[in-house]
Amino acid sequence: MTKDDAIKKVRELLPDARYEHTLRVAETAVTLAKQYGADQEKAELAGILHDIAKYFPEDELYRTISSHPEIPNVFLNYHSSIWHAPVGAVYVQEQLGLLDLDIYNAITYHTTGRAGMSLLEKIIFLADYIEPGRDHPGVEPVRKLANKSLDQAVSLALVNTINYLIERYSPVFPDTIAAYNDLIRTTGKLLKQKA
Ligand code: DGI
Ligand code: FE
Ligand code: FE
Repeated sequence: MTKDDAIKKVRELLPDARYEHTLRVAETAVTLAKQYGADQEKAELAGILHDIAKYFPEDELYRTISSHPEIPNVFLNYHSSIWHAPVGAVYVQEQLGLLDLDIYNAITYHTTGRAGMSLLEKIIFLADYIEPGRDHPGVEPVRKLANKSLDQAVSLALVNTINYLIERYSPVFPDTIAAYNDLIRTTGKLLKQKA
């Protein structure tokens, strides 16, 4: 699977705005990969493909998760807005034949994060959060931190996301809390000093 094949596929499956988001995530991911010593080609491919299942119908997302034992079933107990992540990873593997575990995991966990995230998982999670088209509250401090510390930037993005969900009385996926707990042990003190 080349970059051009990947772009062609997401172009078919995504509306314009989402397609453009995808290209910005890929570009941001390559920048972060350079900065933090990750595989730039994998970062670019994972960035291009990360939201490939975003517009699959909800019943199809549900069926794919139900029928794939490799996708943790617990996804189905949480909001459907997180389902496109694991389903996208399976689609990339089964339908596009891209058999790369690093990319698979980066797509699966791009929305929720998880404890023990790999370098590529952190990069895709963060690129999705800070790409230049994003304007959610609190994104600017995360962008600034991304130039200095990958773990601190991911931690702050997790804090913002968890706060956002809690403010709306929404459930928080357990892996998101686990990602926060995992990273905050090393980043918490420094983030507190900066706050
Ligand atoms: O697909 P994108 O819009 O580019 O970004 P995303 O995959 O991060 O967003 C999916 C949505 O999922 C986002 O609006 C927040 C929402 N969400 C719902 N429950 C959870 C959640 N996000 C996380 N991290 N954890 C949750 O439990
Ligand atoms: Fe997404
Ligand atoms: Fe995205």
